[in-house]
Amino acid sequence: MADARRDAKDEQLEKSRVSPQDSVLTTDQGIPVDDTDNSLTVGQRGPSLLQDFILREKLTHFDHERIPERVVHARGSGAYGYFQVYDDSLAEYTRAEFLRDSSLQTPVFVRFSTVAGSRGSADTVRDVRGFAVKFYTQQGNYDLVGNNMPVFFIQDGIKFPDFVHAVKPEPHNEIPQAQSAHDTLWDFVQLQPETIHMMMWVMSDRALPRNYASMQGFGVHTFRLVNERDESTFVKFHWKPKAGVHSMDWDETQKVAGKDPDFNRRDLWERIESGVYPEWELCVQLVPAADEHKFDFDLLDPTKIIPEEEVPARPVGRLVLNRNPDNFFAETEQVAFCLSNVVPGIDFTDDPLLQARIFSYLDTQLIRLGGPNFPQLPVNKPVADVRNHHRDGYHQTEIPTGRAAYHKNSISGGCPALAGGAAFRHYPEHVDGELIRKRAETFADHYSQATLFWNSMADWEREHIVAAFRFELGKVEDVAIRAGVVGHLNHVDHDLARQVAEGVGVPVPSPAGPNHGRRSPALSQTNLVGDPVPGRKVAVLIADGSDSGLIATTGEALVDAGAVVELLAAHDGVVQAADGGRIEVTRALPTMSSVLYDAILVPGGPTAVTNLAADGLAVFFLTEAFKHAKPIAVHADAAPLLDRAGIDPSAPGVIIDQGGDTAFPTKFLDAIRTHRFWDREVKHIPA
Ligand code: HDD
Repeated sequence: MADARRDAKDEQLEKSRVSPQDSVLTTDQGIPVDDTDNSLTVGQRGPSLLQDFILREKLTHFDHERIPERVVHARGSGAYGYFQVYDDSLAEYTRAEFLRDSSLQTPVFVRFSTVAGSRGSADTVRDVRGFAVKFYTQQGNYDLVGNNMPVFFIQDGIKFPDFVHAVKPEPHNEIPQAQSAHDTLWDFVQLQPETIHMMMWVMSDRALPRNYASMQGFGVHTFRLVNERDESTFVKFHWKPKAGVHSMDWDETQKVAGKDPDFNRRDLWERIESGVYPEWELCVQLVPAADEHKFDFDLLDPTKIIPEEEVPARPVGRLVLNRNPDNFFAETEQVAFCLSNVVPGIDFTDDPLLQARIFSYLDTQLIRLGGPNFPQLPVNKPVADVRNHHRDGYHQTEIPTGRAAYHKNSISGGCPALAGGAAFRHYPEHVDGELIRKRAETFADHYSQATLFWNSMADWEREHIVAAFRFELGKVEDVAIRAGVVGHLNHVDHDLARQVAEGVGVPVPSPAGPNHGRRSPALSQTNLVGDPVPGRKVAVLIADGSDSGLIATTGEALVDAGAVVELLAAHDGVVQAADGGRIEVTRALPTMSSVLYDAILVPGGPTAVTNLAADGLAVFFLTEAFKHAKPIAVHADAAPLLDRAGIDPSAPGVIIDQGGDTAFPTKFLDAIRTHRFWDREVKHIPA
């Protein structure tokens, strides 16, 4: 049977793949080499020779291995897959074939990233996540370069260098790495209140995604869809994950950053390798051109959302990631997203942030990838034909034939010919006005939507937001900056400002005005449910004397539902089951940690429970998982172990099998679907 993952892009990539299989070692010039371990010297202990081209080539190539990392979003992970619309319902709005024709499966490459950290920084830091999609359409490449949050820090791209300089490590000592909890970022925030809405998102659990597969994505800006009649409809793009939207606990993310800095990267890789393909639904919010001014915010302001209760997010298609790259550098590092990559039927708006981005991405690729031929790199190369009169430049890898490199020409029969009706046409927007360097008045309200976000959160989400502000501002040395930020929060919600002020030791300001009371339920993670079980990791704590029955029945149910089950014991190898059989250990407990798992199962067996209760690592494993609000399923025998771990057996998300409970696996799976029991009282747990 043909591999469904073979598509036009993969076939194109195949031509660039080079395998070491059945090959002999050569220089870059193809000259066979029989010794790559010893330099050419005069005698055994004599000097090395300049003529040793094998030594020189090896060192030179190595010396030139690095390219500049991305100035932001340096840390990332990518995968290939496809996108397909459900039907032709967008045909009346856009000329873009890949959005109109449900028979087309468009190959994609998607790169997820953090923003502030360097290429080698940890995955699980508090940060925005990039969600960049390159569609290799038959009409050329389209790049939708979004984030996992629907708004941005600033309204005008001219502020981007200021913002990035503020959030990155401070320039005098390059501290802190991949963290926003420092003076310069919060100084920027207090002086630039347009950041406040985005800071609410960044202080929420959205900044701590459990994995890329349970992250929402947003195009952020208002773009245009343009149809054959050159009519424009405003559009906001959303990616909604099939797994639902799920985050981690702040304490947990910090520990994971040490235990497994590649946590999100590994998860994406392993899902795809094991066939649990991450999947999202593309949804669009469409606003007719005539409604441009009907909102109480400006559609061109990227610090605003269109609440889904006002304009529904309409599902139109499906994105599936099903192929890992072969080489990280060649593909994930060299992929070059450009906002200027649009196809006929999709166009820009006058959003001043977007306009700056249209310039900046192409510009950055020129320095990052060393010249204008980066679109020829295999990962960037369109599957659509590329023909033009561009010539030369560093790293030209194609051989354009013929004599005429100009238009118009008669020598090449006028080719390449102008495209005619299929060409990209800019939306013929009518523009009229004086040149002015001033922010639009319609961009002035920085608080209402921050309040909307706060009002829409569940209690536990609010608690986490307050804790995050307290943590971040608590790390700010300049108390005046802390107070400045609290002053802005006071315009968002007085109670929020009060709680933060009390945590960071600044005066509680007097109320700035009433909270408008509006909510948008679509913003709360509580309402963004899906099926998170496939790909989730369950740890089974075992020891000599474990009852293999529960492992078999529950384990089977978990695996059937797509979960990954790992058996952890004090040592690798095997443990002796209660019935005398052998249970193979997946991983030794000392090499793992509860923070790397989503749920814990402890099978019965009195001896095993005694053994586990005597093992500090096993006890801590449970205590910590409980603190992080994870589902814990145990056989009734394990009561003493729960007791040692300080776990209340009647707490939500603690499931106990009294023996022979056939519904036990289902109850456990339901608990894993719940993801976390955030309402658990865990303040007294020291883990
Ligand atoms: Fe940006 C990278 C997303 C504003 C300039 N940005 C970059 C990436 C993502 C975003 C996902 C990584 C792409 C990849 O994986 O290679 N950026 C956004 C979003 C923004 C945004 C959603 C606001 C809506 N960015 C923004 C502005 C500017 C830039 C206003 C400059 C005026 N962004 C860049 C950049 C980067 C980049 C410097 C660094 C590496 C790259 O482009 O390829 O040009």
